[in-house]
Amino acid sequence: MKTIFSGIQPTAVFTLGNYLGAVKNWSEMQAENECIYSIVDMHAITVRQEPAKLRTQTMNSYALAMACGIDVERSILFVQSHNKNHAEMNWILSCSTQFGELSRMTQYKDKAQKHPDDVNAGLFTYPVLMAGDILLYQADLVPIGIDQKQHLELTRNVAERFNFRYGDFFKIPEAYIPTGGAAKIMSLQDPLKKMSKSDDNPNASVYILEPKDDIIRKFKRAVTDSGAEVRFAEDKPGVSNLMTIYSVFSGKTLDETEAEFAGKGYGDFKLAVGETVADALAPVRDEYNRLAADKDYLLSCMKTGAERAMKISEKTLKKAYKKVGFVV
Ligand code: AQP
Repeated sequence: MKTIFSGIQPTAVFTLGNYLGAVKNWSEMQAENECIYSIVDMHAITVRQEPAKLRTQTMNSYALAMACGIDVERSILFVQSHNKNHAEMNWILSCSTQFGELSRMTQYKDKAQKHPDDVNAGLFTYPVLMAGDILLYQADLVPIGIDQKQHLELTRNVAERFNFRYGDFFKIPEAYIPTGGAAKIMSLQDPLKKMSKSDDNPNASVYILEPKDDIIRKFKRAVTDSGAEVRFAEDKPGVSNLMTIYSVFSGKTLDETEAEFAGKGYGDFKLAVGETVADALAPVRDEYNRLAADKDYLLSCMKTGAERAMKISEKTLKKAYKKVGFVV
């Protein structure tokens, strides 16, 4: 049995990218592994959030993770700020992380450019907090989309540096990245850019709780290219992205998808993608509505999740304190 850790920011309802790149795999990995998942609200505040909205969104994200199949009896699902060990580990690891390596992080560069009025220190040290999230649980595997690969590599480097300085201690985690296009679902409006929760263009991202009609409308409007052929190719990024999405939800291969739409236009194809996605997500929406209505139940699950997470992480933190020479 392997230990799995992963997190998601409660910055908005999860997109199709978050779902296919990460959360769907979280759910599938539960059968054979020890899984620990977190709603990482501490990461979310590296970009300015409206407090009341963040609070609501954290509750909603927790319910949504459950609706996507996270079983809170079998796995641990907790809110990051409910476990103070993450903040403490962040400090220890900050002292084993180099300024230069953080400066190379592309997410930092992108977000600093997007929010030039708030290039805060937390945005810069985000990957250290993430390293702590993973290393606190001595995780073997971290299911992520391809955009987080660089941060995972930094986690490995920091862990190796710590182990070199203080003696073998942290397990070096491996990334678990879905094969094929699901590792990076692209924006429906700009297929060269990844689909993102916080995209300013509401037509760029499909949020997994959207009503069926809205999902279909967004796919109908998706940017493709001037041709008419449904074919997976580098020079057809828009169509290829839609084919990836269709094939994951329909269970058909890319070849089967090409054959299914041979001789048909983009219109038929986009409608089929929209309908397939909306229908596949309907049970998630229903389950979310049921869970979100029961705040007391969600709060009690959060509390239990945090206690379980704290118990495991406390041991690692204590040992790390000893390793660096703190009196414990
Ligand atoms: N487009 C994507 N395709 C595949 N995987 C994706 N992920 C994100 N976008 C895609 C994966 O989802 C997990 C959770 O992401 P996150 O909440 O930690 O933040 P993020 O990577 O910054 O995702 P967003 O949607 O772009 O959020 P905002 O807009 O708030 O910054 C991660 O495993 C990520 O790889």
